[in-house]
Amino acid sequence: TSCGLSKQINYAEDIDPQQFALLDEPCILVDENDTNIGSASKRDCHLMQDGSSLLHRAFSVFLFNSSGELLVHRRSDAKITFPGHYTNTCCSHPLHIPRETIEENAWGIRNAAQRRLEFELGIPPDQAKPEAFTYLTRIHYASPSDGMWGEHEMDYILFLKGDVSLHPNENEVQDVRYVKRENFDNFLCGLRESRIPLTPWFHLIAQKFLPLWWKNLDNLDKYTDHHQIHRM
Ligand code: DMA
Ligand code: MN
Repeated sequence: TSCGLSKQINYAEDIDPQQFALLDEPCILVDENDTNIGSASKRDCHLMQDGSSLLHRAFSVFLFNSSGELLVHRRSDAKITFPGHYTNTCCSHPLHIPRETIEENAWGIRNAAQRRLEFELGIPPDQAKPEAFTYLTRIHYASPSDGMWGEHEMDYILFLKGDVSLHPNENEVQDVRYVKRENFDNFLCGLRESRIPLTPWFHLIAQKFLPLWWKNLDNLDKYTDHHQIHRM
């Protein structure tokens, strides 16, 4: 038939069932100033309409062990957006639920980060307590994934330092590794040679911000900026 539903059913056939179920999660819609303006499903937030998708709140965690190495991972092939791409420790969205919409001191984002570090990487919640994250700044960016899906986010950058235990969720993650700061360029080079792409937000942050922040891991207060939103 040619009704609207047939299009939905067609794309559902190709999507991993666990990832498909997560498309019903309620994300937080925001305006350009990061004011919460309501809720929309993860599906509606990531479907491209007329070349863009709905602006919603997100976070990116960068976790460093006590030797200062960054934990990175390769997304599973089951992910709907950017499958098989290499990326930072953990990225996701705070949900439109009371404990994840708290604005003060970004507690909502911190709670969401703790939840997702456990879900994606099996990091026990007591090794990623909300108060342990350093909230650095926000980045507003957009990037298509393929013809149908894309990102348009207000991305909170969180740093976390500590030695954690890992038990990656295979539906989310296909490879994890720690990278030393002095080996980071080599690591990126190796990915390029193997034709493994980087997620656009990781690429952007790795180019613009990461070198300075990584060099100053013990001095991050100097770099926190909760007022300016970086538009990329
Ligand atoms: C979304 O990440 C968040 C950013 C910063 C791009 P994601 O696609 O990994 O979200 P989820 O893990 O919830 O699918
Ligand atoms: Mn998103």
